[in-house]
Amino acid sequence: MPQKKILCLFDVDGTLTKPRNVITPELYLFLQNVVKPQCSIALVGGSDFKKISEQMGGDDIVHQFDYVFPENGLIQYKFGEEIGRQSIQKFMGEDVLQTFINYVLEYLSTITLPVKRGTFVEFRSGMLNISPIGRSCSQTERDDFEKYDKIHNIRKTMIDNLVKEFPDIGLTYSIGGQISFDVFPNGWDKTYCLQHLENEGFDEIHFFGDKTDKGGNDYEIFIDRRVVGHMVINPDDTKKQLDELLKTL
Ligand code: M1P
Repeated sequence: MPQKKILCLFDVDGTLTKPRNVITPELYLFLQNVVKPQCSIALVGGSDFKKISEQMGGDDIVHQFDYVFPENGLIQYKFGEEIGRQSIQKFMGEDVLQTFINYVLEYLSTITLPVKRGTFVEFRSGMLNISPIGRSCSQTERDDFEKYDKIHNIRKTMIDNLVKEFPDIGLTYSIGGQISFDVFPNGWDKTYCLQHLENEGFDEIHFFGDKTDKGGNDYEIFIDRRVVGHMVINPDDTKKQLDELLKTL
């Protein structure tokens, strides 16, 4: 058993699973049977609890992982219990929130894409998720939008426009997935979850993420001095880097 008290904290999409896919049984069993006996394990994702639990094999993740932090940790579970949640409406106030949402819908009504579907604004506890194509698109439409966006910068252009239109309302915009971007108050990125780990007695917190470049939604936590950051390229790479880490303990 390692002498130090270590926490391995994982991003979900692209790190433990292929984007929007389910974790492989091999990686799941490796985390539970090999990593967990040696380290505490935790999840932090941009998605809401429902999506994270679908990707990670069901609601029981709150018992399989010591800590689960959906929505960047704006909701917190520790040893199977919810211990807190933040709300974006409390932070922004209804007037500003509605002005912002109305503007987003107006903006989206002016752009034409190869296909458009439904659910353009998803309201979550601690963030808004905005999708120009609409979250109800199919997997093929999702993959196609991602390629189209790489060429036409639909999300980046929209974010630049929102920053100009709302310079003073303290919001951060983050592209973490294929079809959408997240909007949340400044500082409510993945580093938000770290305050809930500060007094838990860990000697080291190792964070594993795939979007660690500037502008990616793992960037802020990856460079945070409270963690040792591991940049991974996919779930296989996460397993490889974990294997190496475990050898050093
Ligand atoms: O976890 C990364 C992102 O996953 C989803 O993005 P998309 O649907 O665009 O692929 C969303 O849940 C997003 O909030 C999250 O950051």
